[in-house]
Amino acid sequence: MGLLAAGTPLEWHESMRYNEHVRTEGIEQLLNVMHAAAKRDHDPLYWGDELEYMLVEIDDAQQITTLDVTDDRIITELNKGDYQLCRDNDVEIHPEYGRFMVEATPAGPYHGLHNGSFVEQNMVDRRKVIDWKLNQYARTLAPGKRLAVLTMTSFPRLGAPGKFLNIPDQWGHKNPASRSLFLPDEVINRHVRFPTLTANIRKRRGEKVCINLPMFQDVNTPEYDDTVKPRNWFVPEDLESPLAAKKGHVYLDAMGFGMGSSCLQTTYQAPNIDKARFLYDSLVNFAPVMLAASGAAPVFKGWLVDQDVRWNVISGAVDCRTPRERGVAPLLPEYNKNGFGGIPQDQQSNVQHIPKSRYSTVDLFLGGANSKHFNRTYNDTEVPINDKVLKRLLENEVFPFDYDLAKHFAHLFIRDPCAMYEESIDQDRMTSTNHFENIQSTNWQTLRFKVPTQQAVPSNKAAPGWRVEFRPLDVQITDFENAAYANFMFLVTESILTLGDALNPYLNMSKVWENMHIAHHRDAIIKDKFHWKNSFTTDNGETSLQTIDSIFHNEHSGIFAAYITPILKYRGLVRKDWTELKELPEFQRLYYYLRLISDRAAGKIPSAAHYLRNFILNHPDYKQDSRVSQVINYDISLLFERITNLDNSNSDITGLFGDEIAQYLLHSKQVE
Ligand code: GSH
Repeated sequence: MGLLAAGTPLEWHESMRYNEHVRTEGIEQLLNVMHAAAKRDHDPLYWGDELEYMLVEIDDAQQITTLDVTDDRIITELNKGDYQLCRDNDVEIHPEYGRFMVEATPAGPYHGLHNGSFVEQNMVDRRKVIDWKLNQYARTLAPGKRLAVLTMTSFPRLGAPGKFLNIPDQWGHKNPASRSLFLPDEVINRHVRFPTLTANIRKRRGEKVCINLPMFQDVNTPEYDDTVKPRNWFVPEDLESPLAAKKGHVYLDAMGFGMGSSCLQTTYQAPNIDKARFLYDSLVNFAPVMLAASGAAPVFKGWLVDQDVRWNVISGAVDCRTPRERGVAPLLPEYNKNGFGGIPQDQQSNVQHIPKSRYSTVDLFLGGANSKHFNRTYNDTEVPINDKVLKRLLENEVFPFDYDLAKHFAHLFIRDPCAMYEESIDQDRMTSTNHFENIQSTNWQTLRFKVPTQQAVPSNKAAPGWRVEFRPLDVQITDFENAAYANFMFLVTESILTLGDALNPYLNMSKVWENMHIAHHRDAIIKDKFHWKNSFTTDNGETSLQTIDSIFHNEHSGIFAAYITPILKYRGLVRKDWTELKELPEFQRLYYYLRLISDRAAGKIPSAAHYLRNFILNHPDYKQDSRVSQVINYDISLLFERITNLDNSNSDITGLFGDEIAQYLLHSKQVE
């Protein structure tokens, strides 16, 4: 997420009057972008990554770790007085949804692979810069307290009973933005965009958001999430919770549970629009597989859950669909008449069934006339579209779209804007993409087809071109792991762009949706099977059910054999197999990046989620009741600190990485 515009955000009942205006103008802006940038070509494979960090306060005296919601000023300061320091370190710092979160990216894009380690170096520098700044404020803390910067996908006790924020009285007042039973509004970024987004999603939906995660079952696990308590602050929201919470599940009711989770995203620029479409289509089925392969989130709201990833939490946390759009009865019909939520009366006749949240897996392959293998039957799921938008994109005097790309945007544009500024209602079609991006960037899917601006004419190489963002990955504990996943996806991307039509990535979209469900199973990385196809030999959508081990290691169709080794051969780095990298001193770190992913996929070493779950199950304070206590939460933060700093004093590095990688990491840390 970029830096934030200043302005007066409109509350839902005011902003909804402009919904149609934003969509109509957004589409005109898109047409002008296409007119300017459709013919761009030969853009280099620039790429980048985004990491989301959590700031925590560790109180060693009390053995409590809380989220730090008092030092968010560091984001502003790093963008003002310390800006040059960030530049010198090639680092850019951004706000994110959580007041305890910081997002950081390289200041400029990477180009190519080199030996991959510059990505990790940049990640190390990012963490150092944030840590240095944060610790300027640690001086004011009482003795025995510290601040730390961790890459945690979900903070274990966010929303659990007791203290989880570092403010004196987290429940001394009401929380009007989310109205959550569990999260005070202090979890939300102070910038007005975020509480407005939170409240507008709730108001449009006509109910609080609702997420039920299967509870991990242990011998003393209670039947219900017993943290759901009666309260009388907000009607009807407080009445909803007992009806919404399901037996055997952990119940969450606020945007902060989702958008307060962290991920690793990578973005790749393709040479031109056709190749960007092909890259997008080729990565569609990588998303669920890589989500499962990156699982790092086994705990939410103080409970062990029976899944390993954050994805469906965010999906539910920003689900602005009304009961009618979801095809269910409202929780409290007397307050949500006919299930139309906050949809204005004059727009209710246009309401359609919408099968998925605006944060969800990809809906459509982009195909295109120049796509050798695509045919429309692969797009076999229910995908509602905005007919007016489709018609305009197909029939216009600025840049008539082809049907498949038009349909993609016509689907994204079924959504209403969820945050709008009073000062930004009028925008120029020729120079601004503000309205377009309002809808585009709040369609949070596993991939984003990133559109340039009207300035991106073919000759203007300074403006970014056509890009694809890969968004499913849970963030990993160390910079080493995050660099490994980022470089791995870079190699896959370069391979796809190099192999081109030799690859046929298409399968039925319904199978990708199924894969996304499977990716949520606990230990899916070692226990489950996913739909996967041999992209080289099958020229139709035929797939087979395969384990992640086979998806990565099958000697013909596996990702290593079919994508990684070919691109390393093409680069002249290996002759037969990626493992030869180990013998090349300059590429040894790249070898260990790939080794990490290979060993996790083979089940030889644990995923981060598996490791964390085991740490909890074996903790002396764990009572076999699926609860993650304050002490366990504190010890998890110490565990994260040790792992982040590659401190093997408790054998965590060996436990998480296995002997071979651990020895390499510990040795390379010594010689640094
Ligand atoms: N933390 C999220 C995840 O784990 O998937 C991703 C970050 C995200 O989507 N952030 C929201 C956003 O709108 C903030 S509410 N980001 C800007 C964007 O996606 O363009």
